[in-house]
Amino acid sequence: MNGPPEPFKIKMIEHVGMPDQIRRSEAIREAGYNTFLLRSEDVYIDLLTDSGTSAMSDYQWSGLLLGDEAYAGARNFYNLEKAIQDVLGYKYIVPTHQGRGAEHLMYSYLVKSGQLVPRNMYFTTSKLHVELPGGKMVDVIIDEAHDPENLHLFKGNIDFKKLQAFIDEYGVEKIAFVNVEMDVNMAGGQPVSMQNLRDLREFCNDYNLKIIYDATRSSENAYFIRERERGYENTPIIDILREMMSYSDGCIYSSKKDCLVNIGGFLATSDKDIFEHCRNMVVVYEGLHTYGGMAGRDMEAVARGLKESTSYEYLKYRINQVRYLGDLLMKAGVPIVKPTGGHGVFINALKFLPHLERKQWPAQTLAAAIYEDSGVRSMERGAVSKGRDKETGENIFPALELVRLTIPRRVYTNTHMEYTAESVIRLYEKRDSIRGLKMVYEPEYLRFFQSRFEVLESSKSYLET
Ligand code: PM9
Repeated sequence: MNGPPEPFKIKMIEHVGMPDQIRRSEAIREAGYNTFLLRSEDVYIDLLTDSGTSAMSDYQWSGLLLGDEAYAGARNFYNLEKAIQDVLGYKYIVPTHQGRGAEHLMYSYLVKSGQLVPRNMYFTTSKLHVELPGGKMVDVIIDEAHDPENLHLFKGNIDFKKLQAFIDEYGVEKIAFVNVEMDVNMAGGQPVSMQNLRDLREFCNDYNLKIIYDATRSSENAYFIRERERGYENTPIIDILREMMSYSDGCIYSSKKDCLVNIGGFLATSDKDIFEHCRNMVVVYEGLHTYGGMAGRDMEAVARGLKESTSYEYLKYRINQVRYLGDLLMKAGVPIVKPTGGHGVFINALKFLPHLERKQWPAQTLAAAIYEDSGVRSMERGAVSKGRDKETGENIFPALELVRLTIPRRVYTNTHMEYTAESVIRLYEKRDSIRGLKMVYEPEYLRFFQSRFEVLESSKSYLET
């Protein structure tokens, strides 16, 4: 068997279409070779993101009917508050419409112009919300994270030498806070170890520095701690989560991932100052502090989903399904980020398409090619996502130029994984025929969402036949 069987059965299905080859070629051209600009109805298997794409349980759906849509003080807010207190252990919460709403409130309060925010690799929206108040995100992840072949089990760990170097060079007052992402997205869904979190707390105590987590995928990180870190083999996931959070001063959280819902976010903290400020500002940007942009029913679904995300059986199934896809690709020699991460399989586009220059956007090209081949939608996670240097305006070309096959939670079967793998392997076998792209439109912020491309050479398709 390819991992444990699903700890659920299917009660409702959604029909999906399969556009033919002619429509797929047309659709990706119309989308400017950007998979974000495809219409969902043109997609067969949607591995664009694990964000907001989960299948909710009957327990969550039934909670929607219990939505209290009062403007103020809905009972679902108190259920959400209690769920976060129970699962994560923080005292105060502020709901937001999704993760970036929480980033906006938290980071605009903590970052002063000219300050640095060291983090274990950047995330797109997080970096932007540090930059908007005049800050700069700097990378302090261990070197192993930048090497797709390296098999380190906790590639999300902070490198204390890098952190110390920033403190020594700029002075501790220049550091706004230390930001730690769980199950680091841009590194391939790679976890942080409990030991690293514990050590970071001690380190930051010496400098009186705050630690804020991006806890978006913390349940999946907790599963890896249980699976890989000595001493946690039999620890309930909820206890691991509470210990992880106890080493921080607060977190932002996009509920659209581990909480198994379609919309929502929050920030949580036990720090009264952070809480009071964010609770005040939420009414300016999101909505009253007892809904923060979410409907009562959505808060109920988050509360229930957060609890469900602590099930060991569920997480074991989830992580193993992702691993199954990774194993299929590795067996065929397709270069991917190793070890396979928590929420998706990340293809190393630099190794897949070595004949393309960085300026020909290999990951963007490969994501478009996969769609055209099979109707599977993936996402670029490389230089287009990274954007330009704020000071010089030049493109930044990160070591990782990846295509993310992101697996929505509880949505697809292993046969869907096999179909996906077959497409990627087919392309790998004819990789030399794949032509690059040129960028023809670029918006100012978060360009990967809306930028447009054209095929570089005059072949009909960039998949030469
Ligand atoms: N992540 C993802 O697909 C959705 C938007 S970017 C394509 O991976 C982290 C670690 C995230 C994240 C979103 C956010 C923002 C914050 N931190 O999308 O605003 O992975 O809910 O969360 C996406 P929201």
